[in-house]
Amino acid sequence: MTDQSPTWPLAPNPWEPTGGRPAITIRNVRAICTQPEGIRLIVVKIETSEPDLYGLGCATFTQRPRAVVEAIESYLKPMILGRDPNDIEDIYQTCYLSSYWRTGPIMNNALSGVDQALWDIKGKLANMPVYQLLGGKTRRAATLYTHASGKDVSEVEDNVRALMARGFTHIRAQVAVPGYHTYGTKADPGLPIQQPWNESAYVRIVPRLFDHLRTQIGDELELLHDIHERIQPILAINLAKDLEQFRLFFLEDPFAPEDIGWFKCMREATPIPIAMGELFVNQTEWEVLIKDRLIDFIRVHISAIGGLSIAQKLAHFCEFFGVRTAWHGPGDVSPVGHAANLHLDLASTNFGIQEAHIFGDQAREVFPGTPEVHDGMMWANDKPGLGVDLDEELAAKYPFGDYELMHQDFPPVRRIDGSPIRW
Ligand code: GCO
Ligand code: MG
Repeated sequence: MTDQSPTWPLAPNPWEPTGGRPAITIRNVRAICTQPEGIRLIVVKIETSEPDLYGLGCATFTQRPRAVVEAIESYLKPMILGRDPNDIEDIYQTCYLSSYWRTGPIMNNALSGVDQALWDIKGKLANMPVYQLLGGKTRRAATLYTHASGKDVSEVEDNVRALMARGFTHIRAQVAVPGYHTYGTKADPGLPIQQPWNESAYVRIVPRLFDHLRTQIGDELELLHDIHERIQPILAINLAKDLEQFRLFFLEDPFAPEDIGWFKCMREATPIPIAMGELFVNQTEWEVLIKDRLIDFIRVHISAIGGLSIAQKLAHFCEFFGVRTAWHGPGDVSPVGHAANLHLDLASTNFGIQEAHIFGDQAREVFPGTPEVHDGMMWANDKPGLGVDLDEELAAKYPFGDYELMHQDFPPVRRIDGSPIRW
């Protein structure tokens, strides 16, 4: 660990009188990479001049991790060394504006790592969990949804029943389209690396899945589905109309961010609840959808929009328009990032649902304090800050794999004629 304190003040607070030094300063910023479950995670650790006072923040952009690490170490770190970690908003704005060209998943994730780590530090300084700093608890825990999939409708049903038996009340269901690589289902090992996809077959099979689930399981279970922006906009509208009768809790990502102009047509065609936004990176993408009440759930990936500071502003903005939150919570959000989601869930009046990723023992050992999941809910542990730690020695035992093989995680998906489509 390099102690950076001799370089102080690299970036003094503009309001400190000349020669003045804040009581506490940022003395080191590090990007830590680990993949305890085989999914690349990045966590920023900010160390301060107070012995043992540090913060952790999620900066995970699993598809481009090296770019995020570089952004943190080469650009954000020199800007914030020597500053008072208390000044979250000013540090956020300073970093955000400093590149002139703003936003994007690389810079936003880097910024999020810093921002969340500063919230963690502030919580520790105040001796309070972060949800207290965000306004205090308005619910006991965050209701979760988790994922069931299968090679056919009866396998999905079995998996749904198993999750219900564990206490889940909200379940996202995805079924494989035979012969094609289908988002949200186990990859078929028989399929080639150039994954084939057929959107007509997909829109035929999905209504059959929900018909089966409603007939076999009944009305009480809340069901969700993720289109993952994989089909033509007009097919998504038709699919939404077909699914209307099955009363979904929400239908996710019917369109790509490039196609937000289609949301008005969707609203006019069907009252199905819509969740959108895991690929959003800036306010121009979500503003119109919220103010025109074209979506029901905002589903951004908090680190991809820049962290907790902006996510809290977004949650408040949504509250005024009756839009609920459903922060993105897959395996490529670190346990620190899941804790950030959870603290905001607990403090938001307009919380809707939280996507769960159930971390296994290895990840829980690397990240002591990972939020507990039981009774279909996620529970905060009430420690000061975000409540999640990082065992660096253990984290180092799970280094990133070979970067050249990265395309194997996200291989090209192609139509049957060979043309590429969105993932
Ligand atoms: C979800 C998402 C994820 C993404 C993943 C990409 O709804 O949870 O669609 O599964 O595909 O985060 O890295
Ligand atoms: Mg999704």
